[in-house]
Amino acid sequence: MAIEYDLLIVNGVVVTDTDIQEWDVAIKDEKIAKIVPRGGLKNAKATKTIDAQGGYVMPGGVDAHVHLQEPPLFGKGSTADNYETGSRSAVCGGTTTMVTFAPQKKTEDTLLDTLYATHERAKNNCYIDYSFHLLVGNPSERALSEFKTLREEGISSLKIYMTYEALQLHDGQILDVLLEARKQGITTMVHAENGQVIDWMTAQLEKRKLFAPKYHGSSHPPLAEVEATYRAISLSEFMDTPILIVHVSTPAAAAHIKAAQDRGLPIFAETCPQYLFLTKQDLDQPGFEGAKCVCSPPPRESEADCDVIWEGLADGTFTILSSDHCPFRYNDSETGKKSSINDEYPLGHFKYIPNGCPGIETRLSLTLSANRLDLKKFVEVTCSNPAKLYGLYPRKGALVEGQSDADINIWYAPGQMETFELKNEMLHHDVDYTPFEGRTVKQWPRYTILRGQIVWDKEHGGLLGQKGYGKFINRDASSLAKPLKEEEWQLPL
Ligand code: DUC
Ligand code: ZN
Ligand code: ZN
Repeated sequence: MAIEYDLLIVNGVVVTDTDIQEWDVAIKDEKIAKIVPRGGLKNAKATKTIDAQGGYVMPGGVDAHVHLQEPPLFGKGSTADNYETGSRSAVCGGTTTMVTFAPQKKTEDTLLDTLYATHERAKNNCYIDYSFHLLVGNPSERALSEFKTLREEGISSLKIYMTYEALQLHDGQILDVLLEARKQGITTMVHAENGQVIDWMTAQLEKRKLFAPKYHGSSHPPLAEVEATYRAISLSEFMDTPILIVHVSTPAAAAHIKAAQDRGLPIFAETCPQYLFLTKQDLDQPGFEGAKCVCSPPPRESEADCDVIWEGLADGTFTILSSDHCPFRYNDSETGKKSSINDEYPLGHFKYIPNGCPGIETRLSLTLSANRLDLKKFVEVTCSNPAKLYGLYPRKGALVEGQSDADINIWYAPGQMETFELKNEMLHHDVDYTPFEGRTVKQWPRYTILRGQIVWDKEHGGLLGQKGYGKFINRDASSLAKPLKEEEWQLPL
C-alpha cells in the first residue's frame, strides 16, 4: 500500500481549547490531515510514527509578545537575543509561532521602513514561524497613512506606549492611532502605565538617594498601571475600537478590565509568567541581583497578587498568556543589566536598569507544571486565543483537519517525566540567567513539531530544527477583537 501520510501521532490524549480526547493524528504536506479516535489509523501507512504513550498532544505554542534584536528603548541596554537565538530558545520550549515587535523610533516618520528592516533581521534566521506587531513610536501623518499598507503586508496589530520617554504617546496621539486602527481593522496593544507618575516617583526616590534595584518596583506603583488601564479603556470605548492591554500585573487593573468586559466592551488583556511567579521579594535580592527581575510593570507585592492574576486567567479576564521575552544579559556592562552601574552609581541605579526578562522558553512548561489551569484553558490562553486575537487562527493555535498547520507539542503523561529544577544552563537563549532559576518543572515538551517536521526531541538530540525553516506568516484581521458597531466612527456632536 502506498504511503498516505508523512507522520502519525498515536496513543496520545489530544487537548485543544474545546476538547480532551484519545485521538490519533495524521499529518501530510505540513498540515493536520486527519484526527480520529485512538486506533483509527491502525492500517494507515506513514513515513514515520510517534507513539505518544498517553502524553498530551496539543497545538504548538503561540507567543504573541516577544522582543528580539531591538535597539535601546526601555532604558540603556539592547536586547540580547537576535532572531536566531530567540527563536531557537522558543522552539526548545514548545513555541512554534512568535509575534515580535518591529520598533519605530520617535525620530522616524515611517512605519513601512521599520517593517522592511525588521523583515531583514528575521529572514532566514528563524527556527519557528513568525510575524510582527508594529510598535508605533511616532504616529505622524505619514505613519498613520501607512496602516492600510501594513494590512496589505499581512500585519494586523500594533503596540503603543503610555510611558517611556522614547515611546510615550499622549492621549491625542493615542486617539489618532485608535481611529486609524479602527478604519483598517488593526488591533491596538497598549502598554498601560502612566509615565508621569513613574517619573515623579523616580524623582522622589532619587531625592532620598534610594537607587537599589528594588526601588524599580516603588517607582512603578500600582496606581500608574491602574490609572493608565482605566484611561486606555476609556479612550477605546470613546473610539469604539478594540484594544488589548499587555502585561497586566495588578489586581485593580484586572478589575477595571473585567468591569469593561462585563459591559460588553471589546477589551482584551494579556498577562505573563512574571506576574504569576515573581513578587517584590524577587526584586529585593542581595547586591544587584534583583536587577534580574526588573521588568515593567514590576512584579507586585505578594503571592496574593499572583493568585488574583491566576484567577483572571481561569475566569477569562486575561485572553492570552505571553512571555514578554525581553532579554538583557545580567553580567554585561555595555548593553545588559549592569550597564546601569557606573562611577556615579557604583551599586547601580534602578532607573537605568534595562526593563525586561527572558522567558520565551519557559512560558509553557512553567505554567503547565504549576497545574493551576484546566488543560483546555491552558491551550486557550497559550495557543488558540493568541492565534485568534492576532489573525492566525485556525492556521495556528488549533488542530483542525485540512486547515491547521501541523504545529504540535507532545507532552509527557502526568508523572511520566522526572521532575527537575530549572537551570539557566539548560536553556537555549543567549542570556546568562533566567528569573525562574530553581523553579520545579514537572512538564516539558517531549516532541515539538512545526509544519510536520520534528524540530525538538527532548530525549534524542534535543533541538533538531533548522535556522531558516521558520517563515513569515501573513495575518488576517483579528477574529476576536472587533468594534461594537460596523459603521464608520462619527465625531460625537
Ligand atoms: N514593555 C514591554 O512590553 N516589554 C519590556 C519592557 C516594557 O516596558
Ligand atoms: Zn510594554
Ligand atoms: Zn514587552
